Amino acid sequence: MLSWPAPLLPTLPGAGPALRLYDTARQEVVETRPDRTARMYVCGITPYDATHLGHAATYLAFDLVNRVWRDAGHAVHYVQNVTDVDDPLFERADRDGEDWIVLGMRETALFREDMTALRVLPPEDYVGAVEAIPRIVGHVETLWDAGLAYQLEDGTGDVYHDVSQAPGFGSESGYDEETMLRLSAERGGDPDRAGKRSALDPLLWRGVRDGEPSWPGPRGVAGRPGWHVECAAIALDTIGMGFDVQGGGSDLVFPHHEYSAVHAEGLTGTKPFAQAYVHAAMIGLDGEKMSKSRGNLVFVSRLRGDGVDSMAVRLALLAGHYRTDRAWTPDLLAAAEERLATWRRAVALPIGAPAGPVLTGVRERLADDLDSPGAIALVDTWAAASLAEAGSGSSAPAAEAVDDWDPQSPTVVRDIVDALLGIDL
Ligand code: 5CA
Ligand code: ZN
Repeated sequence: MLSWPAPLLPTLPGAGPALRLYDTARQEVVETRPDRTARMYVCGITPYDATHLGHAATYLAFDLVNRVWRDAGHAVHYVQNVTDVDDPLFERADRDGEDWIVLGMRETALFREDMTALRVLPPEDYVGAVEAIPRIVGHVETLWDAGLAYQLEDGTGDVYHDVSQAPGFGSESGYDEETMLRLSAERGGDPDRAGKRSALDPLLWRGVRDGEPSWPGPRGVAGRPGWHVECAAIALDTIGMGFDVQGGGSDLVFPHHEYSAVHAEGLTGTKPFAQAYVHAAMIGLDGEKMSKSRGNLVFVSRLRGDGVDSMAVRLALLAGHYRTDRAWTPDLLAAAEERLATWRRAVALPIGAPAGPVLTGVRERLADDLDSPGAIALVDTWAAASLAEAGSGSSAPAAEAVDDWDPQSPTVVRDIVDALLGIDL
């Protein structure tokens, strides 16, 4: 699929430190250790509605990962999928009397515009489920041929993964069976379905049903792919096993990321699928998780349409830590607009407070499990000092040069804020 245009990324002097991130599987902050090219897979949208601020917050968190790695000297191979065939698309298209393909294409196009406006670095591979179907079918067949998958005998043609044969099952989420059964029922699984070998076995391939689209499938069974194998297959076919970060919102910890890992590990006979499983917390509105099914959404495109500066939206979402569940409020946006205006005033000054500590400090804060609030506080301090000095008429104290930069030129801080936080001042 077409990705979206990349924003300009200024190069900063020197290199930032190694990135540490909280890994859900190990339940601790760990140092990421990418090769020269870091590899990241982040679960993409299901395009039946516009991008809301919850989606945006999650993609912004992984955009920071991308930026911190690049600043540390790595190239980054970033992959994202689009779940462009799934029940929610059919339901919404039916409700609105439109074609589910047209709906998916339109919402994906809007998502690209939102990501561009928010200055999110684009994935190198942006892959739709539909375009990946031939390869997904091959992977399902491999599992089936290896005796790790089985077909139900109820005439539907549905194929499941036998997780009793998956030694790693449960190691991503760390959840006990009771929790898994509950979350599976809540999040699209079918633990009570008759004929499965185990209640927690996930669907790999859904046989064709009346009125649903279908494609030629494994062993000639027409149908469409299950959700988890979509991401396992797309990741394997682009960045392979053992990639550095598997990302998404915390609602994907189980079942989605558990099963993607189990599928891929079964397919390849190797471990791990990802070195670290990283999850962004949920953005809520009025005390509830922001979700399409609850309908309590604030859309990025609506804010843009209302003339809100996308950089204020970005700053508002980064003002909270990515692992803290938090609410979107009008006050949060107002505070970000004020902060943005202050920073813009400061970088427009002819001379500012020393930039060296801002560079070191912002790098250090972001490398520490993406402490964006800490990084923002450092820029606040710099902006306040620069504006105070300008107001008092006294000249700024002498500062040490950062490479060939003029350390008291506020444009240096403009580059730091741009490259590391993605905010265009
Ligand atoms: N297509 C699948 C992933 S393969 C999917 O979950 N799509 S989605 O459109 O429902 O969500 C897209 C991304 O946004 C996922 O990473 C999801 O975890 C995240 N997300 C959804 N709602 C929120 C929210 N309220 N706050 C933060 N992130 C959210
Ligand atoms: Zn996914």
